[in-house]
Amino acid sequence: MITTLTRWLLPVLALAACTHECLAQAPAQAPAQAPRKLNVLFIMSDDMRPDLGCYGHATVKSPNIDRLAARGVRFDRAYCQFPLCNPSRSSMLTGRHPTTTGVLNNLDFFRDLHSDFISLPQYFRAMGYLTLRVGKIYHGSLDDTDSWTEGGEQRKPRKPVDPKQRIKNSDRIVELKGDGEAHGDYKTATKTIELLNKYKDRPFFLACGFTRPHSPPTAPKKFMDMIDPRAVALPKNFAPRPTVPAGYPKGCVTGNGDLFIQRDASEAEARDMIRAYWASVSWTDWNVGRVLAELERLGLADNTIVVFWGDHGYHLGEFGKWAKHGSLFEIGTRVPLIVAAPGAKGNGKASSRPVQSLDIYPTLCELCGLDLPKGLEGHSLKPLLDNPAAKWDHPAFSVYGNAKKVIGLAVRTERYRYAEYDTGPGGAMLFDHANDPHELRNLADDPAVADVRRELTQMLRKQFGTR
Ligand SMILES: [Ca+2]
Repeated sequence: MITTLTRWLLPVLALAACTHECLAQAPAQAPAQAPRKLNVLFIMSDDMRPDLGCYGHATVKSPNIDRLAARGVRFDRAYCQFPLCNPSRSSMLTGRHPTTTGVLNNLDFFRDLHSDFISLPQYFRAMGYLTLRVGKIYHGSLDDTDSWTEGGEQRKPRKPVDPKQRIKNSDRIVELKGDGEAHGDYKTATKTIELLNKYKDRPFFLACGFTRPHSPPTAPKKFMDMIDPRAVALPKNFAPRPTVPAGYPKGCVTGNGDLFIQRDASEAEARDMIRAYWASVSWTDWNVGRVLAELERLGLADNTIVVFWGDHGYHLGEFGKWAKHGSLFEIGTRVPLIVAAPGAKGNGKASSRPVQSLDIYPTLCELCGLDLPKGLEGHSLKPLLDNPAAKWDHPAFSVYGNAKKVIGLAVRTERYRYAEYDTGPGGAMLFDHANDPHELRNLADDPAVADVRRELTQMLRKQFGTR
């Protein structure tokens, strides 16, 4: 056991700029007068686009995440690096772009490709934290098992999802009994609460991953009943099936992989499905609330950094798409991101700077006083946590690919979104978010913004090279 652990920690110690000094701060040996380490509570939701009250959504009730946003910094332009679970999570948890991890699907395990990468929980464990995992953090059974002090799951080989099963589930809405006690997400909150109680006196990095509102949309009846489906407005670019608008790149809208896979969505069914998704968001918020209430009850809120994050965006009928995979649109890549760091001067405010999921890793390191391990490709958000309007020269990048090949590249600045397919020959799309928040007008070939396109193309070349 000791040998295994030592072997595990050696690459961390070799790669991390901070070694013995940080380890000397390990909790068991820390003198009483040493400043107390900040804890980390990292809450994740699966497939949650920012349809939340704190993000200005008119219908969805999310009082608990709203309260967290009110005491932290809400990032209004936060983007995933790949619109699919495993590539997005592998990128965020290693702090590297998917083009670096090489993880472009839901089957590959980052450590099989890069045994030397130091994952976020692995680093915190090496730096003396208890690292605790509950629920979906890595994708499916691809857990980075040894990164966790507690909760790591034995890794099993991934099998592709049976397409027949996927189709069978594709139009399903799941109504739960009671408060949803029988569902895994309820149990995830309960287990997280148990771990908070168990380890409240030790520095911890606790990751709590909910699996909803991922399909099938799931919630107790009372959350479904909160929304009248007739009051649900369909998106401006609603279509009954995946539809590439005229003048858009052919590859910009791929098939449905989650809902309405093999048939058209009628408007009434679409409203009902959107209602169920929003109910699932509200139920997730309710479970988040259970965890945050316990954090406060235990007196841990003042020395715990709380992050709330979604792994990618989601189409609810925009361009006829009911899924996320393949979408380099705003709706496919934008995620909720809230960071509540004790004492941050920007708490209670929102930032409109474009930020990336892979910025979370260096942010948590800096907030916890840990030197950055080598190889991270994001930027600490600490300057924005202290001043949400601080100067910020970093755009956000996303890619999408299939199996082993990158197919599309996207860059988001504060104003524009630009995406290329097959890096140019497959076409491009350019949207001006100052005038077109729903991405209804592709300006890629508009001479009036040729200079903007040139600049955005250069950003993609600088980031990804000539592919
Ligand atoms: Ca996901």
